[in-house]
Amino acid sequence: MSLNAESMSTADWQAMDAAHHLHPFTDHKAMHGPGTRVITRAEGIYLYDSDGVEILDAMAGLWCVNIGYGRSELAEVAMSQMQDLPYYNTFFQSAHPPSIELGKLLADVTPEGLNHVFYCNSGSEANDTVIRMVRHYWSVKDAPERTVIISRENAYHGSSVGSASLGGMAHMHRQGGLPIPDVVHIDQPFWFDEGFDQDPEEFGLARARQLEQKILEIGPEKVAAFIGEPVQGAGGVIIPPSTYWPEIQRICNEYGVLLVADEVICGFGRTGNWFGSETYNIKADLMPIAKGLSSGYLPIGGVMVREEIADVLINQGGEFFHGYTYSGHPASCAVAIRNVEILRDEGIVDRVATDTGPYLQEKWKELEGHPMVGEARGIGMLGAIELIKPGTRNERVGEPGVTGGLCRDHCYANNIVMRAVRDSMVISPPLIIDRSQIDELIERVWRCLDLTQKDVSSS
Ligand code: PXG
Repeated sequence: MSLNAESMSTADWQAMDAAHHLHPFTDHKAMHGPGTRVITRAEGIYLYDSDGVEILDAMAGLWCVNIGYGRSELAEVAMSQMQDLPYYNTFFQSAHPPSIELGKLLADVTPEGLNHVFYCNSGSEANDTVIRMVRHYWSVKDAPERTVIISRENAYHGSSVGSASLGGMAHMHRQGGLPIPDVVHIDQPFWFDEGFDQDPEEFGLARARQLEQKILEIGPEKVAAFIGEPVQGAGGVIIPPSTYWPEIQRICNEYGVLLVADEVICGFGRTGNWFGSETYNIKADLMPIAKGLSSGYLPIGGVMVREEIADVLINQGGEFFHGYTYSGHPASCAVAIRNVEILRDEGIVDRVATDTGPYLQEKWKELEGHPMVGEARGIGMLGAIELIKPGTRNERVGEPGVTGGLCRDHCYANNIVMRAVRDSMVISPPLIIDRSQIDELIERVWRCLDLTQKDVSSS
């Protein structure tokens, strides 16, 4: 770093940040009052800010630091790769060892049949790749009219023009003229908010059957693909009822619609299996990946492609005019290889499945004993609690998002990072969190709920 960091106070950092930095998903006027929290280092599940305060990161960054912070092996492989070959592209008949080796490793760890990878640098790029790839695929298959992609309300698939169109976030669509043509949305399987008076399994089935209705309304010959996150992450850790995915799978099979499982959050152990597709028994045709692929140590994403589809693209497709300067960047690939090896060889995913995941879920469920909590749900290393008016079953307090905002502010003040999604509080801690750290996490959440309850009852 060229600045002398030692001589910078927190206030200096904040002033310089406010002067020059436009942040993602940020209301700058609101943020610059209190100032940004400047994070200077991290270790395990803890962040440290420029005042030296320790913060429990229950979000693993942005759902991505699966192996936890501070694994110097990743820095070492990046350095060594950058010394050997800092950059070369993978266009025009070129490749390099890290891009080749990672492709093989991904074919090994992803579900059977997904043996090809198209590299990108983020989840957004992976989903833009999905849009172009599925439409290209159908056009090669002599079905160019299959262009429509069906997604869900409140889905999150990224922030680029294409991926945000796939997403079902109305506030994002309102900015920048989205969605692009031929992307349509059906309702999400969010039982607590949208199906509370129904049997959850019936509700799951009904929501899945909206896909069939939509396909029939559009005409199956026009539908290219359905895309869904196995568990919606940014939408609020929405765990689908067990009837949902089998019915989606049946419908996709019946109408020959490609099934895209967006594994950007669920992938690499988050749900207690390597992929959310395994947890929900989804046979995906395409699988966007990012985040946990490198545990966020360097940017990298990709799309895993099923054998039959890759075969058409390779043998009949000719040139696919798509790719990014940094597709398969050598340093990112080297870091991803080491990261996947750590997840595998240290049994981190297995531990989430058999030990820490069930422990977290048991403790998380106990939060339902708090008067502010209407539901505590989760799977693997994901969790959400629904904030409600004490004494009711599912009534919210005030305008949507107000209670969530209050609770998030208490988390901030109490040095734990949780995300507020409207009035759901969500967690996605590093997969290496241990039992005593889970106890600490729950204790802090409980404290923040008490403080939120005080605010709510005094307002
Ligand atoms: N798909 C899914 C399922 C995601 O969660 C993306 C694609 C896009 O990935 P990139 O790498 O382009 O950001 C994501 C990203 C939040 C939050 O606040 C969630 C994401 C990103 C930023 C913030 O919950 N998810």
